[in-house]
Amino acid sequence: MELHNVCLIVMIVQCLMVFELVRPDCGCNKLKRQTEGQVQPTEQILYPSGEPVEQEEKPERLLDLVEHSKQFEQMSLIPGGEYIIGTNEPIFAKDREAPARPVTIGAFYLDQYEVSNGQFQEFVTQTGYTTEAETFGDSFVFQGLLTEEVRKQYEDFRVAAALWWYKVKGASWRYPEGDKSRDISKRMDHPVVHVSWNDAVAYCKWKRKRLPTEAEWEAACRGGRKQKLFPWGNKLQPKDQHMMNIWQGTFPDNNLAEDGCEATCPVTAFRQNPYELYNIVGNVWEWTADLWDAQDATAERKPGVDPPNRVKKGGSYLCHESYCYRYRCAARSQNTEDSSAGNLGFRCAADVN
Ligand SMILES: [Ca+2]
Ligand SMILES: [Ca+2]
Repeated sequence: MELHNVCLIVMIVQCLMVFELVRPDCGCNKLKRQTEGQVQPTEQILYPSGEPVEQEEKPERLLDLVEHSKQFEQMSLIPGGEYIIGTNEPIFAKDREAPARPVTIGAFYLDQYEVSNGQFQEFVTQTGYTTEAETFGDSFVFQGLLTEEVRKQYEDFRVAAALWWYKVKGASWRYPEGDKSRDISKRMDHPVVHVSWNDAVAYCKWKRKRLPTEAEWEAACRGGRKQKLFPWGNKLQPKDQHMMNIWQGTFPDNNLAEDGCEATCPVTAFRQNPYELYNIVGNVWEWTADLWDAQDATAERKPGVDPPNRVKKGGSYLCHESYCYRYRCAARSQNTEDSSAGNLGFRCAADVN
């Protein structure tokens, strides 16, 4: 091979490396109200104790992990033990994904599905609850869900760090696009959105449940596997099958929706691991109980002023590897407690006793 050909190849490789290192960010944590691989040849499933699960006994033993009762209907029992969360190969260093670290958690129940519009409507009907987006009178909506006319109207109400987010009057869980002619009646089985952390806490409390901690959420996401990117393994599309609702195409203007979902999909759409969890990655981000900065637990704050950030996990239907590769179990992001958006929802956890 001639010298100039070798140099050309080296330059291309270097360009690819730079592209990989300088990954643009999604700005999805900027929605603040206050301030405006390789496939593994053999997939081995491990229980938290480290005990490998024999292939022959997998279906029976893993089914044992899922308990159903009236109280814990549509919840999975996630076994307690030591889990490894985080990663030593962080994609977004500022998100503090690293390092991989052991955590010990007790057994707990976790909703198999994101909380749906239908479930949230039952909560509101029975309690008269008003969400924060309804109180504020607006919420953040993705540009692709708005008409040209509305986009022009709200051009000056975009998020500077993420211009595809519009702050739209009247957007709420009932009217996710802020359009009263497009309510949720045809998507009652889709995840509720435009709910703040405070709203999520209120719903879970009403159900006599709670939000999962980040460690619980991530341990459940990993489904008994260790050091895998996704709930099912390392391959984005095993056997060319879509495993979650994210973005295909060039963001934010070309939504190919090859996974079958242009925006949210039903909460029952994608089963992702042996714990019978659906859409734990993708579809909508999910609030967790944890503070983003631990020191916020002791910080002095005036009520309603500059509320702390809470950790959210799992990415959403707007995530694409090119700018928001956060649909991995280790990935994380944050929003203030009172924030809401059209791609942010939650699921609840419950103590065993
Ligand atoms: Ca999609
Ligand atoms: Ca999700």
